[in-house]
Amino acid sequence: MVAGLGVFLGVVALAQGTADKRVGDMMAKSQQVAGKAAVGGPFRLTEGASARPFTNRDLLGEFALIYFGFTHCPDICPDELEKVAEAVDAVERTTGARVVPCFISVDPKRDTPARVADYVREFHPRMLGLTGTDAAVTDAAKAYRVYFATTPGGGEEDYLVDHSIITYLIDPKGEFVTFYSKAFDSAQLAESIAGHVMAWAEKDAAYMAGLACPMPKDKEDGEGAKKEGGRKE
Ligand SMILES: [Cu+2]
Repeated sequence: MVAGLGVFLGVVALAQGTADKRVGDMMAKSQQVAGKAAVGGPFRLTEGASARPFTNRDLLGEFALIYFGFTHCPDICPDELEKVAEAVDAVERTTGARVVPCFISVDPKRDTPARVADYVREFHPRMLGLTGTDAAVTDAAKAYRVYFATTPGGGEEDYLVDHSIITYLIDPKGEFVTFYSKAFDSAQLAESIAGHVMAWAEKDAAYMAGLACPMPKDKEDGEGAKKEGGRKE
C-alpha cells in the first residue's frame, strides 16, 4: 500500500512535461494499489455560475471528472476539457449516467467566479467551474497532488501557469477511482468511465435505479455536438 502510493505519486510527478506516455502505461499498474490512496479529499471552493460555496460534498451521488487548469491556457486546457465534455456525453449515451464534469482553476488571481463560469460554458452545459482564494485553490490542488506554478517572465496580468495535465475520476461516494493523462483520447476516457459506472451500478441498486434510460442512438452527433460545445476561436 505504501509502496503503491509511492509509485502513484511518482507517476503523477512524471505527468509534468512529456512523460504522458509513461503515465498512461504505468497507470494500469498503479491504479489497483492506488485505489484507496490519499488522492482527492475535501475542498472548499466557489462555483462560478452561482458564485456560491462549493465543496467536495456537493459532488456526492454521481461520478465526477475533475480537471485542474486555467482559463488563459492557450491550448492544453481547451483540448483536455473538450475531451472531458465528449467523454461525459458518450458515457451518458451508453450508460444513462450523468457524470459531472468539473474544472478547477489554478489561477485564482485572474479566474474569478464569473470568468470560470463563462469559460466552462464553452465546453459543456453541465460543466462546473470552480475557483477560490489562493489558499483554497492551493489546498484543493494539494489534495489531488496537482502541481502548478506561475511561469516567470510574464507581466502582472499576462502570464502562463504550468500545471499537471490530469483528469481525475471520482466515484459517487467522493472517493478517487483513477486518473487519466493527456495520452487518453475521449473514446478511451469514455470507455474506461463507462466501465466504472457499470461496475458501480451492479453493486449499488439505488444508483442503478437512478440511471436515466440511455438516449436513443439515432443521432450520430459525435463530431457536430462536440465542436459546438467546445468551440473556441
Ligand atoms: Cu492548461
